Amino acid sequence: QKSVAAVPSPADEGREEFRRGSAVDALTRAILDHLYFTQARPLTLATRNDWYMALAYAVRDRMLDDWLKSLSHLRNRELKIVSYLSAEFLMGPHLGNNLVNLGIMEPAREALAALGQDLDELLRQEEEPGLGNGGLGRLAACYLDSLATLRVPAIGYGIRYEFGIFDQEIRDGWQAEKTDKWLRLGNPWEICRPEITYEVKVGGHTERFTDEKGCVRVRWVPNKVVKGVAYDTPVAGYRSGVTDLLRLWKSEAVESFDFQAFNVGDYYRAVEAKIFSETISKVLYPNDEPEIGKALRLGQQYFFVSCSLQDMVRIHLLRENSLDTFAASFAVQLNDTHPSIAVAELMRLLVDEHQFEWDAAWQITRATLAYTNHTLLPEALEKWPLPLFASILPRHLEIIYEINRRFLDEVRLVHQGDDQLAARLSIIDENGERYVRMAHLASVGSHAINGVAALHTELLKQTVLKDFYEIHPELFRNVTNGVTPRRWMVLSNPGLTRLITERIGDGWVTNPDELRGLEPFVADQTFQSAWQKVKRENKSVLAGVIKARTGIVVDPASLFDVLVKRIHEYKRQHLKVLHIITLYNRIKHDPQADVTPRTFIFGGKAAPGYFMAKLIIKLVNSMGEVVNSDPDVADRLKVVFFPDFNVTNGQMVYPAADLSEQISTAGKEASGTGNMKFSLNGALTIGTLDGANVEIREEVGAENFFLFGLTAAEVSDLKSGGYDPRKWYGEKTELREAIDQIAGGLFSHGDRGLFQPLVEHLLNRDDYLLLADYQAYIDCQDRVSAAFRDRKRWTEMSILNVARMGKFSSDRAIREYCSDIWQASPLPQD
Ligand code: GPQ
Repeated sequence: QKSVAAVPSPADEGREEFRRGSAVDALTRAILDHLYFTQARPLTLATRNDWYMALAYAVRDRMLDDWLKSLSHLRNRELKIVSYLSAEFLMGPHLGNNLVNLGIMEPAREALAALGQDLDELLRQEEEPGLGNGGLGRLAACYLDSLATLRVPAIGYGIRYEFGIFDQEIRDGWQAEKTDKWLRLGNPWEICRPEITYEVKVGGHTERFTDEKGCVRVRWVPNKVVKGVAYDTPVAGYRSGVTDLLRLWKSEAVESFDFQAFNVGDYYRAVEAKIFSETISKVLYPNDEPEIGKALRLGQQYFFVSCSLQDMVRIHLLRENSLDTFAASFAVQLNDTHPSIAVAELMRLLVDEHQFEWDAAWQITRATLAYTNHTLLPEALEKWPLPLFASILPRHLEIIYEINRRFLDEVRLVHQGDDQLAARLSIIDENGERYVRMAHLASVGSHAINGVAALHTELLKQTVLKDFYEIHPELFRNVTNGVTPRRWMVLSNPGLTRLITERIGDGWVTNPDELRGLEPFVADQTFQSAWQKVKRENKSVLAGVIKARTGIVVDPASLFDVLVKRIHEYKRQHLKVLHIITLYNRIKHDPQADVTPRTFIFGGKAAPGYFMAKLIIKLVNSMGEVVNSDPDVADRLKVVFFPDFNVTNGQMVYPAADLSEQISTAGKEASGTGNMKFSLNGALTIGTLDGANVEIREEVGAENFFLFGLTAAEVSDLKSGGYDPRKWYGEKTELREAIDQIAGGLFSHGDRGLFQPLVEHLLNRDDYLLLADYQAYIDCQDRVSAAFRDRKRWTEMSILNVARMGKFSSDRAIREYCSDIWQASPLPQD
């Protein structure tokens, strides 16, 4: 820290003066100021976290001008605001992304160097806000980046979970969950707004009364009231001059409500009410997809939706004096059904609180809301048991009954005589135990319904929402997902970013169709070597991290074969295991066998209550131990389970991959977005015709994509014909050998019981058709191995993948939402 003396002290200079100085000097000054005034630390005692915090505050300060400008646009009635309602925002670490988007990465590096600090170390200091499970939450984050980059006024509304997705540790090969205390060291990116709060009612009953005009109205008498407090995080666009807003709600106790209990001396009841209030935003539910009827989860959904809609109403009333034009102020997108209670809540606000007539309120509600579906898995479609729903949201249930009555009357009128149709479309599931079907509520209350990839949207229309599609085809759209090239390329793959930019300039960062400009260099020797060098360096970096975290030594020259995503049977991590065992057996049968050296990298979390997913993690690790330590393998195969896969780790993994595994059973993965991140970073894909794989293959060309497996139609034919996995088991020798070894205890120190549930499932049910797809997968992997040996050809394919990925930028997706669904426009350049 010798160079510190060269920096003028905070007292010497006025603000104006350092503004005029260079960006580096100003940053240096600002960091020192924050260390002193915000962290209250003398230089000699500053910890790494102090430095990180000081830098973060200095960066946040630089976002304020644009942010305050954007906040003032909220009052401009000419501007429609996109309101993205999502129970999850998986933002990833903010610092690096903000440095990229503000264009001050290098000045920050220099400023820190002058202070004797290393920027990369401080970047690693940030604990990422893990406020999401996987793809759905990460998509919301990419979309905020694109909205701000495209200068569209937008607010992301969600929940400020005190504990995000658990941290994963691997102990004895098993997943262990640890609470994610991400707020422990403070969060410099958020600003608490104690004056922006709303009350949210819970439980109780409803009453009818006659108002002063003689109209019969409904009053909701809750048995609890909680308060939501706004926490704001700025989201800077990429050099766009616009900073949008992420507004997350924290639940707190309402003083007045507590005081009532205090006054009658019921201290403990008051404390209980406080605990309940604070519980609502306490923890993110770690289930990715399969739903469970947890009251607290419904409470969370209603809590954040109610706060958000009340906030929009307040903002709208700053612009206009009537809510008639609400839909001109806000386009509200429902990120899956988690926020779909918004349909009933907006109706309640308009009808009960703002005295609207039903029809007028309904027209506004539908004009405002739109719904994105993210899954076809029937077990993942949210439905709430009626008694549970009634006990938490009695008024909303009445409103839903009325919405449903009117909707079904219309259906019966148009489709006379088809009683089954009405039962199938009903918001209330009446087959046995009664449920509220949230996807039906969202569909009825929205003016647009979209899937997240072309195939997914088609299947939605044919299956889950078939009846809705038949009565209202005009509501359906496809918007294929996208990812932001800022985080997933510029920030995470600086080497490739530099190489590409040297050749074609940097326009591709906001206009990735310009990546096509790389095609002329595909066969260029120098370019190819530079390309290979970047990949090799990224692999070396990852190899170092793998060594540090798992102790496993991997060879950066081997093929990095990567499968990272949530662990789920439909994603078929265990199909990958069967492939590895097959290669292992080939070596065992012939130790001299010519196998392409590979490093298999797995990563992903399993829902803590999902037994089979956790067993798959154990299997990967157990199998890996055997393979990694077998002298016959002689390091040609290495299996790694990279613990705690999250955004931060993803930023190291995607750029280092040679092969991207996208092997879900066709028809099960709605889109996938990891598939896009890999390909954008020059990995080749081995995949099924599922989700967005279909479109990726179309874009990059069939010859640059390793396709295998049954199609969605073949899957459903096979299943309806009575699928028998044992037939495949009987016919395929290598497959049988692998399964027998798992069952026989080869990977469990002789314990035949450990993996039995998995084996039984595969042999007796095999819901995800691993056995049917096995041979095609193995054959395709053999083609991959051969292709990897032709380095020149592989490099060409890699370059072409990157060059043709433009479509999968989240900017393209957001433009489609803006024009097809939201009718929202960018702010004019100022
Ligand atoms: N997805 Cl319904 C989630 O991550 N969580 C969910 O609860 C649901 C869907 C994913 C989906 O599985 C992926 O195929 C998509 O790419 C992703 O949403 C974003 O659309």
